[in-house]
Amino acid sequence: MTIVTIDESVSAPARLAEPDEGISEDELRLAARNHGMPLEALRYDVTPVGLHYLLVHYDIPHLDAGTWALRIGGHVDRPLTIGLDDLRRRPAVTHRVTLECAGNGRARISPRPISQPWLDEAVGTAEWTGTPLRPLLEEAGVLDGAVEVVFIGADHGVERGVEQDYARALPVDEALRDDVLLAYEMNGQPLLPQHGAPVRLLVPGWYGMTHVKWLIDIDVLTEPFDGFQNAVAYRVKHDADDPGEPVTRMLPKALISPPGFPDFQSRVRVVGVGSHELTGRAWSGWGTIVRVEVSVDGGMTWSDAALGEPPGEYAWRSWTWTWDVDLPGRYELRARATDESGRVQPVDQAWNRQGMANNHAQRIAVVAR
Ligand SMILES: Nc1nc2c(c(=O)[nH]1)N[C@H]1C(S)=C(S)[C@@H](COP(=O)(O)O)O[C@H]1N2
Ligand SMILES: [Mo]
Repeated sequence: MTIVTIDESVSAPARLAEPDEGISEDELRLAARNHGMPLEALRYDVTPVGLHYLLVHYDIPHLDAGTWALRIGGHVDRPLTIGLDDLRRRPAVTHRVTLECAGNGRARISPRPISQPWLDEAVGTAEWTGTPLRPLLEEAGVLDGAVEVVFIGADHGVERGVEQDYARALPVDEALRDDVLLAYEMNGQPLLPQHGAPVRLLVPGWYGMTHVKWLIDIDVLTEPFDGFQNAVAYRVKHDADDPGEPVTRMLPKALISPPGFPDFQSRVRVVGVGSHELTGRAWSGWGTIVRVEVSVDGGMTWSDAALGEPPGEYAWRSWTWTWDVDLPGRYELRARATDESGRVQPVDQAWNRQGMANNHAQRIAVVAR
């Protein structure tokens, strides 16, 4: 991969917002391109395609499905190239998978890292159909000494001065997991352009950046990949010089489907005094959700929600809790999840320099009358 450095008049360096700085035009432009899932869509087990969140670093490339081909090479015995028809003739698997952007929640941390300014909504669950990657890697014959596999998309851009194709690597043992797919359908229809047509990678349990869209190249490496998205971007850093820790699987998180009806501008919710069935979803990349707790007083007191049926290994779990609103007034709803690995969602976020893997509890302002 050629890496060209482009100067700061074109490509902004990483920065934190000033203490009182509102959302900048750069952030607004990103937010207008990359949309979240409207939170009322938490009602669906499987998010309708158009309601699924979207994140595209550069431009959506146009790939012709008829001539598209995927190359598998690098440290393998028999490099291979495969077209879409051949991929579709291979054994097909469908997994229901919750995807969340690693930057979800970034706009709520302070100081705010300037980037895609997500609040809570960069999540969605789809049924992804594709063929398992592992048998293809076995056909290519991964050689001894392989340590990582890099997945390269057809999209190209510049990010913090570094010109690049979007590329993300996985350790070999993760790439060889049986659940990793080369996916060509989302909810039973061919991938739409914005979701990676014709083929994307799917690695259930990992944060969004892992699921490389517009996939055209897979390279087996004998050294850890030093590309931007692994070495610089998707890391939990405490200051600008900290090499940081890689972002991997999704941390546990619960979201509440906002009750009542919203004010157009503030999106404060209005509910009546009486009984309300609160519902929501919770997920983790580290195992099944085993507990969801709800607070209606901003996190001072918590109650256990009832969990829905376990939805399979990779998808969010539904929950419900009855809220008896006795008095008119202002309330703040929050929820937090615990997974079977024992990871508990924090109420308040531990800040990190790039705003990655933020799983602080949502806040929903409600007025009861
Ligand atoms: N080639 C490519 N793949 C990509 C991206 C990208 O910009 N280019 N964005 C990643 C990020 S950061 C996320 S969160 C998910 C979003 O997937 P979706 O838009 O289908 O929801 O795609 C990932 N795959
Ligand atoms: Mo993302």
